[in-house]
Amino acid sequence: MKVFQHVSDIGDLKVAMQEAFDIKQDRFKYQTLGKNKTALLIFFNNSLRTRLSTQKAAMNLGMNVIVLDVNQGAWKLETERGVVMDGDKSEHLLEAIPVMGSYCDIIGVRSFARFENRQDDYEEKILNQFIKYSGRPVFFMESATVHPLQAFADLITIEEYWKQRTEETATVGKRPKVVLSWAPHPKALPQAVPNSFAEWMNAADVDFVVTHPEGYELDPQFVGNARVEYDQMKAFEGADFIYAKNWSCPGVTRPEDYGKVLFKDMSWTVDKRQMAVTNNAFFMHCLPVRRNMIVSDDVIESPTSIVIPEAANREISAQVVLKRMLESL
Ligand code: AN0
Ligand code: CP
Repeated sequence: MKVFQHVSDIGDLKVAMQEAFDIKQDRFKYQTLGKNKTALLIFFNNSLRTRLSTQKAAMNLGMNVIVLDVNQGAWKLETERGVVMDGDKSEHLLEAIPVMGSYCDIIGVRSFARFENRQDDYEEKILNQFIKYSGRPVFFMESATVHPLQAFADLITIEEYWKQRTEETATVGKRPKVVLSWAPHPKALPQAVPNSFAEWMNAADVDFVVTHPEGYELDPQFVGNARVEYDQMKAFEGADFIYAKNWSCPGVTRPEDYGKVLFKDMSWTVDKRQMAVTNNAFFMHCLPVRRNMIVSDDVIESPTSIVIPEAANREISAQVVLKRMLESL
């Protein structure tokens, strides 16, 4: 695997899931695969889970890891070609990328949406330059439009908990109803997490429903023909998994609204009221989460909240991806 961006990059999803469960059984099974190989993790934005879980995954595979926080100690990077660099940016991405590539075998990049221009974000201008100029396999650690390591870990988590639940209730073989719900947040957040979650759920064997206020429609390239329900309570009826997430306006119908916060309606905060109409649903969120904006204390602390095992599975999804990339070097 040379690029990890979309669900299609992982190939047969059933095979990938089996590989994930095998690795979870014995995460040190491939500890010689990465000997003398170096992963470089580049962060243009903050991170707790991605930073730690990806380092851990690389170490499980016997790799060396270098982490660079571009905004803390590196030169400020210009990203646009043709700019007269007389401002505060000392180096151009076009030199920095091949230089970084020369010190490693595999590159992971985190670079969030900038919300300056919808087209630039949705064309993945930054990540595509890494793919083009680094000469290395590149995996996305949340880009302007996708967060595939998260969605892969989410699917692993859903399969694990659904297997357990259907065995307990003697309903093995039933498809789970999975609901992606928008929830309020004070700041403008990217669409990367919901985009990837929708893309992966559409590829998985689940009954997938998305609920959000009108005007927050996700890009069709990710959400496809998934069922959209504007009434949150209706969407939650009979759900087996609730996946809460805020996103700012994707600007699909009105490009001028891209990245804006058009709604802060607190009635969308996931609380006991909505969870009561579900099928005793598991609660998920990628974290970091703002309590009592996205979800109430009661719901995130409830026995069906699986946000911690969900985050723990980030180590597993990252390890499958790194293993695949090591195998293709
Ligand atoms: C980011 C986002 O919503 O995309 C990262 C989530 C993994 N969240 C924040 O910036 C709070
Ligand atoms: N879920 C996630 O990617 O978390 P971080 O932003 O902490 O890496």
